Amino acid sequence: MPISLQDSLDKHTGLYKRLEKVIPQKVWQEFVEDIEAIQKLKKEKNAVILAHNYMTPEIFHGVADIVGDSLALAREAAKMESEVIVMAGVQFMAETVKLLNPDSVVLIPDPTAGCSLAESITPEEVRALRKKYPDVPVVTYVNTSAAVKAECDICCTSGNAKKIVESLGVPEVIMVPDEFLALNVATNTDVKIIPWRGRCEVHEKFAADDVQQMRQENPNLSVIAHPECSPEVVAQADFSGSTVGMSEWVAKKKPGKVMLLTEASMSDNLSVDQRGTAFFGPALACPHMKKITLKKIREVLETGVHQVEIPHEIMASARRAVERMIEAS
Ligand code: CIZ
Ligand code: SF4
Repeated sequence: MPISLQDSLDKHTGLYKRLEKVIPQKVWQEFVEDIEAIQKLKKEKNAVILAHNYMTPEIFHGVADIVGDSLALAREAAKMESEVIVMAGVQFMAETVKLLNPDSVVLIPDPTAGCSLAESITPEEVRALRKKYPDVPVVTYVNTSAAVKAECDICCTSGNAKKIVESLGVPEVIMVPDEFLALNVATNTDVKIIPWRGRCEVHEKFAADDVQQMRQENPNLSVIAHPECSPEVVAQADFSGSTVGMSEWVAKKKPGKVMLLTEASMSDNLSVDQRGTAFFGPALACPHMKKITLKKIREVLETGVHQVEIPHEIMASARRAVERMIEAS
């Protein structure tokens, strides 16, 4: 028997107390029935929900079993051996989960949730790079399709990019698809980096001038920048790291005021538990990440639609690129 809205509200009062700073009460009333239904469906279907750090708080804190960056999520899911995995994130993340969990049913709540970085390069373009630079290894940031990963030598994340590049023991590497990540790594290593021209449409919008202005207006503001930001922006930051690195930095340093130069939901999600820290804008949302909603998570759990499949011919090579990264880090 479906339970009433009032029952759902009563049952999740404790959860709402944690989230009331980031979700208005009226909006919460629209979410709570879906949260209740999703929690029931997870048990019925032996399913887990992975949520990327850029998911909205009702997903991140309300229904997720594991939260983190794309690689941590895929690896943790492999340990859980669930029949069904819902990846609350974008398409390349769901593919990475499938690569490391080939025997599970992997569902993505909206298969049109893309990424400007992943879309900036095709497998043919990687092959053309190899022709142009024979014998130079190709490192791919995790933000690429499985088909592109299959053409590359090794994968990396924003947290381990420098380490992966240096692990190859060569004087020169090609880094795709993120130009800014490549340039940020290049400033910290002796390895020569040949970048691709991809950009994250969210992180490229942060500007060094805006950071300076925010610092002037807000004394003692800590600034942390994702490495998908331009090198000029990263140079202005107190710390630069992946979303996992950012969470750890805030938890450890407990700054009074912080500005996270990354996707908007990251600050909302951290502010739920970091009560002593004030989070400052600008809040830039990723339109692809924001396609993932509670309603769509509920729908894929109910119907089993939007299963992620990776063509047999690319599965092994794409998986190899990710496994080589795990071995090297
Ligand atoms: O790997 C991820 O999840 C991405 C794209 C960003 C990050 O820093 O977590
Ligand atoms: Fe891609 Fe940027 Fe959106 Fe992340 S925030 S999914 S890198 S477009």
